[in-house]
Amino acid sequence: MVAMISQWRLRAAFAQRLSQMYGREVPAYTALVDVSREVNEDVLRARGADAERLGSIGRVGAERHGAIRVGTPREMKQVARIFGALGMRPVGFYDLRAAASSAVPVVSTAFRPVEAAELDRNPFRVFTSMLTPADPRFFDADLRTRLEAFLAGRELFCPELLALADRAEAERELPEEAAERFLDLAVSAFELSQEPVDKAWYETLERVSAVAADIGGVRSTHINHLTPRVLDIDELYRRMGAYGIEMIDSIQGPPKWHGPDVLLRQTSFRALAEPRTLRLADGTVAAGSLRVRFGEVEARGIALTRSGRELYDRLLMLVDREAPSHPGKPRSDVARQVWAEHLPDTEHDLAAQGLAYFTYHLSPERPRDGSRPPDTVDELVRKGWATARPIVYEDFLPRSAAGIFQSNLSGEGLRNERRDGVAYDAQRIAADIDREVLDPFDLYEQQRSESLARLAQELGYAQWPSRVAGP
Ligand code: OOG
Ligand code: NI
Repeated sequence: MVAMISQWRLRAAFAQRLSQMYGREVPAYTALVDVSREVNEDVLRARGADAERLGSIGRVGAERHGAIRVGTPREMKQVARIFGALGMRPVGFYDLRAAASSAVPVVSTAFRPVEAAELDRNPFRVFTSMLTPADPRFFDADLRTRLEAFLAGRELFCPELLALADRAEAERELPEEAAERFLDLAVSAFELSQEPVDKAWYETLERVSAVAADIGGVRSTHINHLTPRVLDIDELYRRMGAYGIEMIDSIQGPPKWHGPDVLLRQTSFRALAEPRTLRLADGTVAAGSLRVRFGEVEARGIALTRSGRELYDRLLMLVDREAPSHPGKPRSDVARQVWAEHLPDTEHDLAAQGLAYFTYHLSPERPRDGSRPPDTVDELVRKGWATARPIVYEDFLPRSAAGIFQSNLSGEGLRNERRDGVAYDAQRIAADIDREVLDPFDLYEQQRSESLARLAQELGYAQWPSRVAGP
Protein backbone atom coordinates (compact mmCIF):
# COMPACT_ATOMS: atom_id res chain seq x y z
CA MET A 1 0.00 0.00 0.00
CA VAL A 2 1.23 3.51 -0.81
CA ALA A 3 1.73 5.75 2.21
CA MET A 4 -0.33 8.93 1.98
CA ILE A 5 1.00 12.20 3.37
CA SER A 6 -1.76 14.43 4.71
CA GLN A 7 -1.85 18.19 4.25
CA TRP A 8 -0.70 18.99 7.74
CA ARG A 9 2.28 16.69 7.40
CA LEU A 10 3.12 18.36 4.11
CA ARG A 11 2.88 21.71 5.88
CA ALA A 12 5.08 20.62 8.79
CA ALA A 13 7.62 19.05 6.42
CA PHE A 14 7.68 22.14 4.22
CA ALA A 15 8.28 24.42 7.22
CA GLN A 16 11.05 22.17 8.46
CA ARG A 17 12.81 21.86 5.13
CA LEU A 18 12.50 25.56 4.48
CA SER A 19 14.11 26.10 7.87
CA GLN A 20 17.04 23.80 7.00
CA MET A 21 17.51 25.52 3.67
CA TYR A 22 17.34 29.00 5.17
CA GLY A 23 19.77 28.02 7.94
CA ARG A 24 22.29 26.99 5.26
CA GLU A 25 21.80 30.26 3.43
CA VAL A 26 21.74 32.53 6.49
CA PRO A 27 23.74 31.04 9.39
CA ALA A 28 22.66 33.86 11.73
CA TYR A 29 19.14 32.44 11.45
CA THR A 30 20.38 29.21 12.99
CA ALA A 31 21.88 31.20 15.88
CA LEU A 32 18.51 32.89 16.38
CA VAL A 33 16.71 29.53 16.42
CA ASP A 34 19.24 28.12 18.91
CA VAL A 35 18.92 31.08 21.27
CA SER A 36 15.12 30.93 20.97
CA ARG A 37 15.18 27.29 21.98
CA GLU A 38 17.40 28.03 24.99
CA VAL A 39 15.15 30.86 26.11
CA ASN A 40 12.04 28.69 25.70
CA GLU A 41 13.58 25.89 27.75
CA ASP A 42 14.53 28.35 30.49
CA VAL A 43 11.05 29.87 30.56
CA LEU A 44 9.48 26.43 30.74
CA ARG A 45 11.73 25.52 33.68
CA ALA A 46 10.99 28.76 35.49
CA ARG A 47 7.25 29.01 34.86
CA GLY A 48 6.15 25.40 34.44
CA ALA A 49 2.72 24.76 32.96
CA ASP A 50 1.98 28.49 32.89
CA ALA A 51 4.61 28.85 30.13
CA GLU A 52 2.35 26.75 27.88
CA ARG A 53 -0.79 28.80 28.40
CA LEU A 54 -0.48 30.19 24.87
CA GLY A 55 0.50 26.96 23.13
CA SER A 56 2.29 23.74 24.01
CA ILE A 57 6.07 23.85 24.00
CA GLY A 58 5.93 21.37 21.10
CA ARG A 59 3.91 23.78 19.03
CA VAL A 60 5.93 26.84 20.01
CA GLY A 61 9.26 25.15 19.30
CA ALA A 62 8.22 24.17 15.78
CA GLU A 63 6.40 27.41 15.10
CA ARG A 64 7.69 29.65 12.30
CA HIS A 65 6.44 32.34 10.05
CA GLY A 66 8.01 33.09 6.73
CA ALA A 67 7.88 36.21 4.58
CA ILE A 68 7.89 36.19 0.81
CA ARG A 69 7.36 38.89 -1.80
CA VAL A 70 5.99 38.51 -5.31
CA GLY A 71 5.45 40.84 -8.22
CA THR A 72 2.07 40.26 -9.85
CA PRO A 73 -1.46 39.00 -9.22
CA ARG A 74 -0.59 36.01 -11.38
CA GLU A 75 2.33 35.11 -9.13
CA MET A 76 0.20 35.74 -6.05
CA LYS A 77 -2.40 33.33 -7.35
CA GLN A 78 0.24 30.65 -7.89
CA VAL A 79 1.52 31.17 -4.35
CA ALA A 80 -2.05 30.72 -3.10
CA ARG A 81 -2.18 27.33 -4.85
CA ILE A 82 1.09 26.18 -3.27
CA PHE A 83 -0.04 27.21 0.20
CA GLY A 84 -3.50 25.81 -0.51
CA ALA A 85 -1.78 22.45 -0.90
CA LEU A 86 -0.47 22.86 2.65
CA GLY A 87 -3.89 23.68 4.10
CA MET A 88 -3.09 27.38 4.39
CA ARG A 89 -5.63 30.04 3.48
CA PRO A 90 -5.30 33.78 2.92
CA VAL A 91 -6.21 35.68 6.08
CA GLY A 92 -6.26 39.45 6.53
CA PHE A 93 -5.19 42.38 4.39
CA TYR A 94 -2.24 44.65 5.15
CA ASP A 95 -1.51 47.84 3.25
CA LEU A 96 2.11 48.57 3.98
CA ARG A 97 2.11 51.50 1.53
CA ALA A 98 0.06 53.32 4.13
CA ALA A 99 1.72 51.92 7.23
CA ALA A 100 5.30 52.75 6.27
CA SER A 101 6.81 56.21 6.01
CA SER A 102 9.47 55.13 3.54
CA ALA A 103 8.74 53.57 0.18
CA VAL A 104 7.24 50.10 0.70
CA PRO A 105 5.08 49.67 -2.41
CA VAL A 106 3.37 46.40 -1.48
CA VAL A 107 0.04 45.04 -0.24
CA SER A 108 -0.04 41.80 1.70
CA THR A 109 -2.01 38.94 3.15
CA ALA A 110 -0.95 36.01 5.31
CA PHE A 111 -1.45 32.35 4.40
CA ARG A 112 -2.10 30.16 7.42
CA PRO A 113 -4.14 27.26 8.73
CA VAL A 114 -7.43 28.46 10.20
CA GLU A 115 -8.93 25.63 12.26
CA ALA A 116 -7.89 25.20 15.88
CA ALA A 117 -6.91 21.55 15.38
CA GLU A 118 -4.79 22.44 12.35
CA LEU A 119 -3.11 25.30 14.18
CA ASP A 120 -2.26 22.90 17.00
CA ARG A 121 -0.71 20.45 14.58
CA ASN A 122 1.46 23.06 12.91
CA PRO A 123 0.67 26.77 12.75
CA PHE A 124 3.09 27.64 9.91
CA ARG A 125 2.17 30.95 8.30
CA VAL A 126 3.64 33.07 5.55
CA PHE A 127 3.32 36.84 5.26
CA THR A 128 3.02 37.33 1.52
CA SER A 129 3.48 40.69 -0.13
CA MET A 130 2.70 41.73 -3.69
CA LEU A 131 4.29 44.66 -5.49
CA THR A 132 2.04 47.50 -6.71
CA PRO A 133 3.65 48.74 -9.95
CA ALA A 134 0.45 50.62 -10.82
CA ASP A 135 0.84 52.95 -7.84
CA PRO A 136 2.00 56.29 -9.32
CA ARG A 137 3.32 57.49 -5.98
CA PHE A 138 6.23 55.12 -6.52
CA PHE A 139 6.41 54.28 -10.23
CA ASP A 140 6.06 56.66 -13.15
CA ALA A 141 4.44 55.43 -16.36
CA ASP A 142 7.71 54.48 -18.00
CA LEU A 143 9.10 52.54 -15.03
CA ARG A 144 5.76 50.85 -14.53
CA THR A 145 5.74 49.61 -18.13
CA ARG A 146 9.29 48.29 -17.87
CA LEU A 147 8.63 46.68 -14.51
CA GLU A 148 5.43 44.98 -15.64
CA ALA A 149 7.13 43.68 -18.77
CA PHE A 150 10.01 42.31 -16.68
CA LEU A 151 7.63 40.59 -14.26
CA ALA A 152 5.48 39.16 -17.06
CA GLY A 153 8.54 37.51 -18.53
CA ARG A 154 9.60 35.48 -15.51
CA GLU A 155 8.37 32.19 -14.08
CA LEU A 156 8.68 31.67 -10.33
CA PHE A 157 6.97 28.29 -10.08
CA CYS A 158 7.23 25.50 -12.63
CA PRO A 159 4.10 23.80 -14.01
CA GLU A 160 4.96 20.50 -12.31
CA LEU A 161 5.03 22.17 -8.88
CA LEU A 162 1.69 23.87 -9.50
CA ALA A 163 0.08 20.65 -10.76
CA LEU A 164 1.22 18.78 -7.65
CA ALA A 165 -0.06 21.64 -5.50
CA ASP A 166 -3.50 21.47 -7.11
CA ARG A 167 -3.63 17.76 -6.55
CA ALA A 168 -2.65 18.04 -2.89
CA GLU A 169 -5.25 20.73 -2.36
CA ALA A 170 -8.03 18.77 -4.06
CA GLU A 171 -7.22 15.40 -2.44
CA ARG A 172 -5.97 16.88 0.87
CA GLU A 173 -3.01 14.51 0.73
CA LEU A 174 -0.35 13.15 -1.61
CA PRO A 175 1.19 9.72 -2.05
CA GLU A 176 4.68 9.64 -0.56
CA GLU A 177 6.63 9.88 -3.77
CA ALA A 178 4.60 12.78 -5.12
CA ALA A 179 4.86 14.45 -1.72
CA GLU A 180 8.66 14.23 -1.86
CA ARG A 181 8.71 15.74 -5.32
CA PHE A 182 6.29 18.49 -4.31
CA LEU A 183 8.33 19.40 -1.24
CA ASP A 184 11.60 19.45 -3.20
CA LEU A 185 10.19 21.71 -5.88
CA ALA A 186 8.40 23.95 -3.39
CA VAL A 187 11.45 24.48 -1.17
CA SER A 188 13.77 25.14 -4.10
CA ALA A 189 11.35 27.72 -5.51
CA PHE A 190 12.17 29.85 -2.45
CA GLU A 191 15.95 29.36 -2.54
CA LEU A 192 18.17 32.31 -3.34
CA SER A 193 18.98 32.10 -7.04
CA GLN A 194 22.56 31.97 -8.29
CA GLU A 195 21.57 33.71 -11.49
CA PRO A 196 23.44 37.02 -11.95
CA VAL A 197 21.42 40.11 -11.07
CA ASP A 198 21.22 42.85 -13.72
CA LYS A 199 22.97 45.60 -11.78
CA ALA A 200 21.62 48.60 -13.69
CA TRP A 201 18.02 47.39 -13.53
CA TYR A 202 18.28 46.50 -9.86
CA GLU A 203 19.67 49.95 -9.07
CA THR A 204 16.99 51.68 -11.11
CA LEU A 205 14.36 50.07 -8.90
CA GLU A 206 16.40 50.51 -5.75
CA ARG A 207 16.34 54.30 -6.19
CA VAL A 208 12.55 54.09 -5.92
CA SER A 209 12.38 51.41 -3.25
CA ALA A 210 14.72 48.71 -1.96
CA VAL A 211 11.70 46.43 -1.61
CA ALA A 212 10.76 47.00 -5.26
CA ALA A 213 14.32 46.05 -6.26
CA ASP A 214 14.24 42.90 -4.13
CA ILE A 215 11.00 41.84 -5.79
CA GLY A 216 11.20 43.15 -9.34
CA GLY A 217 14.95 43.39 -9.82
CA VAL A 218 15.53 39.64 -10.04
CA ARG A 219 14.03 36.81 -12.06
CA SER A 220 13.13 34.58 -9.11
CA THR A 221 11.74 34.84 -5.60
CA HIS A 222 13.21 33.82 -2.25
CA ILE A 223 12.27 33.51 1.35
CA ASN A 224 12.99 36.89 2.91
CA HIS A 225 13.04 35.74 6.52
CA LEU A 226 11.85 32.91 8.69
CA THR A 227 10.80 33.73 12.21
CA PRO A 228 10.88 31.48 15.27
CA ARG A 229 8.60 32.07 18.25
CA VAL A 230 10.05 32.76 21.65
CA LEU A 231 8.41 32.87 25.07
CA ASP A 232 10.49 35.77 26.43
CA ILE A 233 11.49 38.18 23.69
CA ASP A 234 13.16 40.67 26.04
CA GLU A 235 15.49 37.96 27.29
CA LEU A 236 16.18 36.83 23.74
CA TYR A 237 17.02 40.40 22.74
CA ARG A 238 19.59 40.60 25.53
CA ARG A 239 21.16 37.26 24.68
CA MET A 240 21.52 38.00 20.96
CA GLY A 241 23.82 40.89 21.86
CA ALA A 242 26.10 38.42 23.61
CA TYR A 243 26.28 36.44 20.34
CA GLY A 244 27.53 39.57 18.59
CA ILE A 245 24.41 39.80 16.42
CA GLU A 246 23.24 43.37 16.07
CA MET A 247 19.49 43.71 16.58
CA ILE A 248 17.35 46.67 15.46
CA ASP A 249 16.98 49.14 18.28
CA SER A 250 13.53 48.19 19.49
CA ILE A 251 10.91 45.51 19.93
CA GLN A 252 7.85 46.28 17.78
CA GLY A 253 4.31 45.97 19.10
CA PRO A 254 3.09 46.07 22.70
CA PRO A 255 5.64 46.97 25.42
CA LYS A 256 6.88 44.61 28.10
CA TRP A 257 4.49 45.07 31.02
CA HIS A 258 3.07 43.22 34.02
CA GLY A 259 -0.24 42.23 32.38
CA PRO A 260 -1.04 39.42 29.93
CA ASP A 261 0.80 39.21 26.60
CA VAL A 262 -1.47 40.40 23.82
CA LEU A 263 -1.12 40.33 20.03
CA LEU A 264 2.43 40.16 18.83
CA ARG A 265 5.87 41.48 19.74
CA GLN A 266 8.65 41.27 17.17
CA THR A 267 12.23 42.27 16.69
CA SER A 268 14.85 41.53 14.07
CA PHE A 269 18.52 41.66 13.24
CA ARG A 270 19.60 43.86 10.41
CA ALA A 271 19.71 42.70 6.85
CA LEU A 272 23.01 41.03 6.08
CA ALA A 273 25.23 41.55 3.05
CA GLU A 274 24.97 38.32 1.08
CA PRO A 275 27.21 37.49 -1.89
CA ARG A 276 25.35 37.74 -5.20
CA THR A 277 26.73 37.82 -8.71
CA LEU A 278 25.93 40.94 -10.69
CA ARG A 279 25.74 41.40 -14.43
CA LEU A 280 27.28 44.71 -15.45
CA ALA A 281 26.26 46.96 -18.35
CA ASP A 282 29.02 45.56 -20.60
CA GLY A 283 27.68 42.03 -20.11
CA THR A 284 30.44 40.87 -17.77
CA VAL A 285 29.68 39.25 -14.45
CA ALA A 286 31.17 40.47 -11.18
CA ALA A 287 31.03 39.43 -7.56
CA GLY A 288 28.89 41.75 -5.46
CA SER A 289 26.62 41.69 -2.48
CA LEU A 290 23.04 42.65 -1.67
CA ARG A 291 21.52 43.43 1.69
CA VAL A 292 17.88 42.36 1.83
CA ARG A 293 17.39 39.34 4.02
CA PHE A 294 17.23 39.55 7.77
CA GLY A 295 16.30 37.55 10.82
CA GLU A 296 13.29 38.12 13.00
CA VAL A 297 11.88 36.63 16.16
CA GLU A 298 8.48 37.03 17.77
CA ALA A 299 6.45 36.46 20.91
CA ARG A 300 2.74 35.84 20.56
CA GLY A 301 -0.02 36.83 22.92
CA ILE A 302 -3.80 36.76 23.17
CA ALA A 303 -5.93 37.74 20.16
CA LEU A 304 -7.81 40.99 20.71
CA THR A 305 -11.40 41.58 19.63
CA ARG A 306 -12.24 44.44 17.28
CA SER A 307 -12.69 46.77 20.22
CA GLY A 308 -9.52 45.46 21.86
CA ARG A 309 -7.69 46.15 18.65
CA GLU A 310 -9.12 49.66 18.43
CA LEU A 311 -7.87 50.24 21.93
CA TYR A 312 -4.43 48.91 20.96
CA ASP A 313 -4.27 51.26 17.98
CA ARG A 314 -5.36 54.16 20.18
CA LEU A 315 -2.69 53.34 22.74
CA LEU A 316 -0.01 53.33 20.05
CA MET A 317 -1.13 56.81 19.04
CA LEU A 318 -1.11 57.93 22.65
CA VAL A 319 2.45 56.68 23.01
CA ASP A 320 3.42 58.57 19.83
CA ARG A 321 1.92 61.71 21.29
CA GLU A 322 3.39 61.27 24.78
CA ALA A 323 6.91 60.16 23.90
CA PRO A 324 8.23 63.52 22.59
CA SER A 325 7.31 65.27 25.82
CA HIS A 326 9.56 62.94 27.80
CA PRO A 327 12.96 63.41 26.18
CA GLY A 328 15.49 61.03 27.62
CA LYS A 329 12.83 58.53 28.62
CA PRO A 330 12.86 55.38 26.48
CA ARG A 331 9.74 54.99 24.36
CA SER A 332 9.20 51.56 25.90
CA ASP A 333 8.86 53.15 29.36
CA VAL A 334 6.30 55.63 28.07
CA ALA A 335 4.45 52.75 26.42
CA ARG A 336 4.46 50.68 29.59
CA GLN A 337 2.92 53.57 31.49
CA VAL A 338 0.23 54.18 28.87
CA TRP A 339 -0.56 50.47 28.89
CA ALA A 340 -0.82 50.26 32.67
CA GLU A 341 -3.20 53.18 32.61
CA HIS A 342 -5.55 51.93 29.89
CA LEU A 343 -5.42 48.18 29.46
CA PRO A 344 -6.91 45.73 32.01
CA ASP A 345 -4.08 43.71 33.46
CA THR A 346 -5.79 40.35 33.95
CA GLU A 347 -7.16 37.83 31.47
CA HIS A 348 -10.42 37.93 33.38
CA ASP A 349 -10.88 41.67 32.88
CA LEU A 350 -9.81 41.52 29.25
CA ALA A 351 -12.56 38.95 28.72
CA ALA A 352 -15.16 40.72 30.83
CA GLN A 353 -14.62 43.97 28.93
CA GLY A 354 -14.87 42.18 25.59
CA LEU A 355 -11.32 43.13 24.62
CA ALA A 356 -9.76 39.71 24.02
CA TYR A 357 -10.81 36.29 22.72
CA PHE A 358 -11.09 33.17 24.84
CA THR A 359 -12.59 29.73 24.41
CA TYR A 360 -14.71 28.28 27.21
CA HIS A 361 -14.60 24.73 28.51
CA LEU A 362 -16.56 22.73 31.05
CA SER A 363 -14.45 22.50 34.18
CA PRO A 364 -13.67 19.04 35.59
CA GLU A 365 -13.82 20.71 39.02
CA ARG A 366 -17.32 22.14 38.60
CA PRO A 367 -19.73 22.00 41.54
CA ARG A 368 -21.38 18.58 41.91
CA ASP A 369 -23.86 19.49 44.62
CA GLY A 370 -26.89 19.39 42.37
CA SER A 371 -27.02 23.15 42.00
CA ARG A 372 -28.00 24.74 38.74
CA PRO A 373 -25.20 26.37 36.76
CA PRO A 374 -25.43 30.15 36.48
CA ASP A 375 -26.39 31.51 33.12
CA THR A 376 -23.76 34.04 32.24
CA VAL A 377 -20.34 33.11 30.94
CA ASP A 378 -18.66 35.39 33.42
CA GLU A 379 -20.39 33.69 36.37
CA LEU A 380 -19.77 30.23 34.97
CA VAL A 381 -16.07 31.01 35.03
CA ARG A 382 -16.08 32.75 38.39
CA LYS A 383 -18.05 29.98 40.10
CA GLY A 384 -15.87 27.19 38.77
CA TRP A 385 -18.21 25.68 36.16
CA ALA A 386 -16.10 26.62 33.21
CA THR A 387 -12.55 27.65 32.44
CA ALA A 388 -11.47 30.27 29.92
CA ARG A 389 -8.49 29.63 27.66
CA PRO A 390 -6.91 32.48 25.74
CA ILE A 391 -6.93 32.28 21.93
CA VAL A 392 -3.48 32.92 20.51
CA TYR A 393 -3.07 35.76 18.02
CA GLU A 394 -2.20 34.05 14.74
CA ASP A 395 -1.87 37.11 12.52
CA PHE A 396 0.34 40.14 11.96
CA LEU A 397 0.36 43.86 12.74
CA PRO A 398 0.67 46.35 9.87
CA ARG A 399 2.60 48.91 11.84
CA SER A 400 5.05 46.34 13.19
CA ALA A 401 5.42 44.87 9.71
CA ALA A 402 6.14 48.32 8.31
CA GLY A 403 8.64 48.91 11.13
CA ILE A 404 10.41 45.65 10.35
CA PHE A 405 10.44 46.39 6.62
CA GLN A 406 11.72 49.91 7.21
CA SER A 407 14.43 49.11 9.70
CA ASN A 408 15.94 46.89 7.05
CA LEU A 409 15.85 49.22 4.07
CA SER A 410 19.08 50.73 2.83
CA GLY A 411 17.48 54.05 1.88
CA GLU A 412 14.15 55.77 2.25
CA GLY A 413 13.40 55.45 -1.44
CA LEU A 414 11.20 57.91 -3.27
CA ARG A 415 7.54 58.55 -2.96
CA ASN A 416 5.53 61.25 -4.65
CA GLU A 417 2.73 62.24 -2.30
CA ARG A 418 1.23 64.65 -4.80
CA ARG A 419 -0.14 61.67 -6.68
CA ASP A 420 -3.06 59.54 -5.50
CA GLY A 421 -2.31 55.93 -4.75
CA VAL A 422 -4.29 53.14 -6.38
CA ALA A 423 -6.88 51.66 -4.09
CA TYR A 424 -6.31 48.14 -2.88
CA ASP A 425 -8.24 46.09 -0.35
CA ALA A 426 -8.97 42.51 0.70
CA GLN A 427 -11.65 42.15 -1.99
CA ARG A 428 -9.24 43.11 -4.70
CA ILE A 429 -6.62 40.59 -3.56
CA ALA A 430 -9.41 38.01 -3.30
CA ALA A 431 -10.37 38.70 -6.92
CA ASP A 432 -6.71 38.54 -7.99
CA ILE A 433 -6.20 35.11 -6.47
CA ASP A 434 -9.75 33.89 -6.94
CA ARG A 435 -10.08 32.88 -3.30
CA GLU A 436 -11.85 34.38 -0.35
CA VAL A 437 -9.56 36.42 1.91
CA LEU A 438 -10.74 35.59 5.41
CA ASP A 439 -11.24 38.13 8.15
CA PRO A 440 -9.09 37.28 11.18
CA PHE A 441 -11.66 38.63 13.66
CA ASP A 442 -14.33 36.34 12.19
CA LEU A 443 -12.04 33.36 12.66
CA TYR A 444 -11.35 34.12 16.33
CA GLU A 445 -15.03 34.86 16.94
CA GLN A 446 -15.95 31.54 15.40
CA GLN A 447 -13.58 29.67 17.72
CA ARG A 448 -15.10 31.46 20.69
CA SER A 449 -18.70 30.85 19.70
CA GLU A 450 -18.10 27.19 18.85
CA SER A 451 -16.65 26.64 22.31
CA LEU A 452 -19.67 28.33 23.87
CA ALA A 453 -22.08 26.17 21.87
CA ARG A 454 -20.26 23.07 23.07
CA LEU A 455 -20.33 24.30 26.64
CA ALA A 456 -24.07 25.04 26.48
CA GLN A 457 -24.68 21.52 25.28
CA GLU A 458 -22.53 20.01 28.04
CA LEU A 459 -24.41 22.05 30.62
CA GLY A 460 -27.65 20.68 29.26
CA TYR A 461 -28.92 23.97 27.85
CA ALA A 462 -30.88 23.54 24.65
CA GLN A 463 -29.64 27.02 23.94
CA TRP A 464 -28.11 29.78 26.00
CA PRO A 465 -30.65 31.37 28.34
CA SER A 466 -31.70 34.65 26.85
CA ARG A 467 -30.22 36.74 29.61
CA VAL A 468 -26.73 35.54 28.76
CA ALA A 469 -24.82 38.50 27.49
CA GLY A 470 -21.76 36.77 26.11
CA PRO A 471 -22.59 34.32 23.33
C1 OOG B 1 7.44 41.20 5.47
C2 OOG B 1 7.48 42.08 6.68
C3 OOG B 1 6.34 41.74 7.62
C4 OOG B 1 6.15 40.60 9.87
O1 OOG B 1 6.53 39.70 10.62
O2 OOG B 1 5.41 41.52 10.26
C5 OOG B 1 6.60 40.57 8.48
C6 OOG B 1 8.64 41.32 4.59
O3 OOG B 1 9.68 41.85 5.01
O4 OOG B 1 8.53 40.84 3.46
O5 OOG B 1 7.19 39.60 8.13
NI1 NI C 1 8.10 38.64 9.69
